[in-house]
Amino acid sequence: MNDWKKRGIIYEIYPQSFKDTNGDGIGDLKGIIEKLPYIKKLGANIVWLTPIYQSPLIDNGYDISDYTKINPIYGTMDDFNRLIELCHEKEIKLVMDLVVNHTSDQAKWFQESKKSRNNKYSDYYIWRDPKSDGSAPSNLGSAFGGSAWEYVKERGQYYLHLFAKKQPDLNWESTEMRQSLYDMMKFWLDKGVDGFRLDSISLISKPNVFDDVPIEDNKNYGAYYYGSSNGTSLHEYLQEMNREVFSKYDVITIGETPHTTPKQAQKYINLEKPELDMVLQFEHMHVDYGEYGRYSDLRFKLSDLRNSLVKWQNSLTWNTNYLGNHDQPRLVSRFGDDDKYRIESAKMLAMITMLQKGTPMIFQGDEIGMTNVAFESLNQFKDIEAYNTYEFLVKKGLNKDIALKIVKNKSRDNSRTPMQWNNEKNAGFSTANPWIKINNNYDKINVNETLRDEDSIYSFYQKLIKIRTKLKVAIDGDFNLISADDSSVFAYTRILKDRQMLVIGSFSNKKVKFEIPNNIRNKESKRILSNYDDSPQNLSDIIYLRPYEGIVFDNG
Ligand code: ISL
Ligand code: CA
Repeated sequence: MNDWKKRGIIYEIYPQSFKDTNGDGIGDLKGIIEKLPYIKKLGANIVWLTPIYQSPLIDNGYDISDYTKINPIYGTMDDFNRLIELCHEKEIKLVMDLVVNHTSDQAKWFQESKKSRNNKYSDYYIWRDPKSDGSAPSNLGSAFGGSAWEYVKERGQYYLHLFAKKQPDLNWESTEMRQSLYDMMKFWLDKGVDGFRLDSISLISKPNVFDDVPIEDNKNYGAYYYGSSNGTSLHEYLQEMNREVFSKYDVITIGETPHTTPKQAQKYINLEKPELDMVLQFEHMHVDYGEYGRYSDLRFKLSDLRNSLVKWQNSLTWNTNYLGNHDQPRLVSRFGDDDKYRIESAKMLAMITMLQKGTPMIFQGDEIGMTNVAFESLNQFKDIEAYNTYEFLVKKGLNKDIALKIVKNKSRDNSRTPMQWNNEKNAGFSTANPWIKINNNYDKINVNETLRDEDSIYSFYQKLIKIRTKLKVAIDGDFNLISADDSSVFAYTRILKDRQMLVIGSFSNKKVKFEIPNNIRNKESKRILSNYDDSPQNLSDIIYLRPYEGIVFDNG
């Protein structure tokens, strides 16, 4: 992988919640332009924009209705061109989020496809005849609830949608469809876009969606990914995409790969048969799943989180590292303590994540320690998944208050509330009422406040990013877990020849004793970073860690 990719620190922007400049309550491209110096100052060097294409926004833009147009709520193509130019001036790469597993039902391709069985676009989507009793072709459920099949009268057939009804799945078996996608990709790359985050890419090949599949997570339908993840032709398609598109440009490609094992993941990044640069895996996001899958009222165990992360560190030559994004609750609320130890735990979690081997991803707001939101009622939620889940839980017989509590804890809206820039009206996000409610804690947690404080979470991120981009051991060093059985501490080394970086993070809210294993008691090691200013400067045999204390030692 190229040097710039290896040094990449990805900052994910959720445009509608980043910064509004024209007073309509929705973040926009000009807002991103305005805040580029903020991102530069943080140290991130790759920006990933979640989808900004033309879209009816039933899934906040992951339902694209025109691949080559910018959604006017975000601005114009001129604004976008300007954004690319300014990013490049600042040596920031710009990565677009591209959804090629499905489109919006409003896309021209689908509008045509549903008309008849023999027009140019008929095969662009996945159509099947009903069973003899008229019911859906299989028991497959959609990721957002309900059946994955929807009947269309005009064709007398069902179409497949792994996500919402208004997100029909594209048919990758069609050569013409694939060519249309490649042309579209080149359109953006020719503009100077530096790569793509390819949404739900593990799901594009679907030989098995026509059979009944097992039902999981107490649902009414078969799990959507059984019939669709890592299907037989997947790697053939990705190799073709690489040949036809990516190999012709200097770009970074990140595949979002739900329901993929480490062994399956290796294929995506196999240099002998090039496909993508890295994958975005989910296994560690499942450590607090329970009876109702993600929407279960459980707290994770450190051993589960650590086992999963370590498994991936050991299986792949390179990985993406993250604890939160626009599909997940806020990381400090979920894995740390968003109350008494918010600052300490946010820093420790950043440290543990960013110094693993691979490309770190920061989701907007995590660098100032934004927390889950305190919504009081269902109608404050915006995410389609939150509504579908609430309805499903209530139908299952759960008490309404409990159902709401569960949705609150895990809703994707937790991370989608507006960026908190200052303590003025609407947190400095917009002069108008924002499209989604702002977190009440913006008077204390905001960028202005942060930039005034030398010890802020933000400044800790800056220091981490310096380490991660400048120290060779942080980039290329091997990853080795230590003290695999410790119930409160996650610790590992990164080793490159005789250089050793030791990373120790406590997940406990109490004081804990941590013994440094014999083989890594390197006497030259000095502390290079900590979230407590009086942590030990030198590596001793035993360290007493305070709540959420995190320390990095380095012998260089
Ligand atoms: O968030 C999830 C579960 O609640 C995941 O299953 C998620 O839906 C899956 O990882 C795919 O996510 C991506 O595609 C979705 C979109 O809604 C997400 O925002 C996006 O990240 C459909 O396009
Ligand atoms: Ca706006």
